[in-house]
Amino acid sequence: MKKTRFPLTRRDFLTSSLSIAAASALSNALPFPANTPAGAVSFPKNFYWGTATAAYQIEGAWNEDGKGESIWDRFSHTPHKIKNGDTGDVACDHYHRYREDVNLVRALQTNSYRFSIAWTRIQPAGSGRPNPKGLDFYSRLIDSLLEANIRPFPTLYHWDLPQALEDAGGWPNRDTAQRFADYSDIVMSALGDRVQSWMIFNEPWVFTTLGYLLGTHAPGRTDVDAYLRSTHVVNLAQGMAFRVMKGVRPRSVVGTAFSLSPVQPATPSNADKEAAERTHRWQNVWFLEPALKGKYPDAFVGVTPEMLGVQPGDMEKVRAPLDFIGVNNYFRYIASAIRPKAISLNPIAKIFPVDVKLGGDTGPKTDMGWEVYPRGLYEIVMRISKDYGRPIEITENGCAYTDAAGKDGTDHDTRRIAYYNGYLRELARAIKEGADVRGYHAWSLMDNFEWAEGFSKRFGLINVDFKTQKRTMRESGLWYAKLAQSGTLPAAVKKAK
Ligand code: IFM
Repeated sequence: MKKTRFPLTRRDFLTSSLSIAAASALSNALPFPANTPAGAVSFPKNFYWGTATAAYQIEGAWNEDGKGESIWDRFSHTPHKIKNGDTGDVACDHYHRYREDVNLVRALQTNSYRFSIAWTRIQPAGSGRPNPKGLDFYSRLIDSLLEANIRPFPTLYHWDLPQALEDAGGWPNRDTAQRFADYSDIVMSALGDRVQSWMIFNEPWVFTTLGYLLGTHAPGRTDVDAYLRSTHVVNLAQGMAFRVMKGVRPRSVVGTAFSLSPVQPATPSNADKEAAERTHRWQNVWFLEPALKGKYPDAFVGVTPEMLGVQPGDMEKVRAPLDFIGVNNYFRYIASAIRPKAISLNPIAKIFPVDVKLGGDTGPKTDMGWEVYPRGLYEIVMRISKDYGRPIEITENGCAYTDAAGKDGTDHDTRRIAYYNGYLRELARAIKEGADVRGYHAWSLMDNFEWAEGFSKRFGLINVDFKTQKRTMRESGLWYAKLAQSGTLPAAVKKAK
């Protein structure tokens, strides 16, 4: 068996070394379902069709117009952290080309565009007076979207903490929650007159776990104690920002985009079923349950409120009755109870005695190595809808594939079309069965900086040539535009290979 290293890469942690499930047992336990709707499928009227991006992944201009250094600037400038030494210094140069990009959003016939705001453009060091040039950039972007009848749908924080705040302790430091609440006040006061719907965080589980526990993302720390505290401070920040935003704009619609994946037991044993539920409580709802229910789910063994840094009154502060739940879904998890022998291999097995494998072995894999599992979107939407009864926005779903351009210059990315076709059919099924889903955002509008993977993974409906910055619509983009315009998937089903 492959040896487990620490720190682990994201893929190591989630795909192989900590997993003990045998592939054959899995395929017996998890037959691929055949009940995906195959005929023409119509989505609700007034449905939002969108695409999603994030500031660090597309903007570039990393040190222009007064922008401060973020943890991702620092991390990507550190040798060996990012594949091929890539950085987001220029990325898609969106900071200078946003008008062209809004035209592409329009060409896709979409009526919603999810983007994020770089905290360091607004407050270069994470506190103090706002930088007018930073606010002005987002103000211009928002105006361009509104002129094109596209809903601006911003996220306040998509992983780019000001480096100055990391130097002061980062997310494990309680003070960061207050800094974040101040930042949310500035942004809402400046832009809330034109933006109604907001996300506070993007994937809080991912940026805390990869940033403070696994060390594969910025700021690259591997400290279990700091990690546990960071999760509580993020929950505090979520509750505090929610109240600040509602205070400034009571009619605003505020949610968070969570990384949410259905978790299946590797075998029908009670131990594996319990392992799957434990995984759901940590990886899916650790940042949702405090907001909506004012409590932490029972995910860890032996982790006390003191270890999380919980102080009297905090469990009221973490509450945030989110107006919607953002679902980012890419894959499923397979969980099995950890074997006693594996405890010494897994640095957190004492507090989390589960082996988690990312994806099963039934579907094809994308370039990320992620299994294509369309039914997972149905499963997680139904579970979240049943457990929390809130409106849902699909805030991310998509796939990385590289295809050479055909003779006509277009990427005929049939695998990407098949992916979207499959997931959207499963989403339609969830809606039909009662889930209140308001919108869907494809990740991503265009190829961009895929974090530790640099530019090696292409998620875009639009191809970007990073040497020339030329954007070219893929066949999937044309396909998505038709869907966004008609709101209907035609009857012919292309099956993912
Ligand atoms: O690129 C990321 C995005 O920033 C957050 N969600 C997952 C995407 C693909 O890995």
